[in-house]
Amino acid sequence: MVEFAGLSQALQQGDSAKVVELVRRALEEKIKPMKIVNKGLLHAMDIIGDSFEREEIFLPELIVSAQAMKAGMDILRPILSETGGKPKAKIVMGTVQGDMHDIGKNLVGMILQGAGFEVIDLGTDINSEKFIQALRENDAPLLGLSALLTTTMMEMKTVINDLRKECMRERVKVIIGGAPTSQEFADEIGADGHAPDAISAKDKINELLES
Ligand code: B1M
Repeated sequence: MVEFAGLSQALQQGDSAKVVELVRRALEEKIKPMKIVNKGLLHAMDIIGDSFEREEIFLPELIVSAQAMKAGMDILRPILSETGGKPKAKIVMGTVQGDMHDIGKNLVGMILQGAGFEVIDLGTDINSEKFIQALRENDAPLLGLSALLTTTMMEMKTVINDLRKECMRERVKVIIGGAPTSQEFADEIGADGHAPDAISAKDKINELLES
């Protein structure tokens, strides 16, 4: 039986091979993928974030753990993204300019794909010009913005203002997320919605499509 504590510890130690082995084993044991994410991988990420904040670990350790997280998520991606039938709607997604964090955004993307959305993921450090170009090229009605830094979250407002300038605001619903963001912040910058995690992002987007 896979111990979540062991998986969390392997991730905290940045041991990608061990993370991959334990994620595979958990899947063989028919543990639900989202349970593996929440109880193993995200649990470890929380501990790592706190240790980094307290300066008990430094950037190199953080990077190695983030790589181990990616290795674990790569195994889960095909399962979380599994879908059947024709896509529900297109969503352009990305992490805003100046911000390289993508673990949370990728998780949101996988859940949305699994829920039947066509996800056009632009990656990280994306400026408003690129977001607008992708929305036009794909004729997408949804835009998902992610930011993990307090210094980059205001970029979301820039993107929304630029959408307005391009007269695209009426036809594109914007959802935002990422640790420093909130519903209050979404209201302040004029986004249509905010989600604190991947599952509520999917629910919020479904709600926005119906509104
Ligand atoms: Co960075 N980092 N980091 N980092 N990092 C944080 C964010 C920080 C809080 C750590 C800390 O000090 N405690 C801090 C920010 C402080 C602040 O702004 N106030 C910080 C810092 C300072 C930095 C650097 C500046 C460090 C430096 O260079 N000195 C640097 C910045 C680089 C840059 O972006 N320009 C940096 C770099 C890195 C790494 C590259 C090493 C790595 C990122 C690797 C990667 O993403 N590929 C990293 C990591 C891993 C973290 C922490 C530890 C973990 C983030 C994470 O992946 N969490 C983080 C501390 C923390 O958050 N506790 C930290 C797991 C992920 C699943 O959660 O991303 O919140 P999250 O996503 C959630 C929700 O937020 C939501 O759903 C997701 C799933 O539940 N969500 C959405 C996210 N996007 C959404 C979009 C939606 C809806 C929901 O709709 C579109």
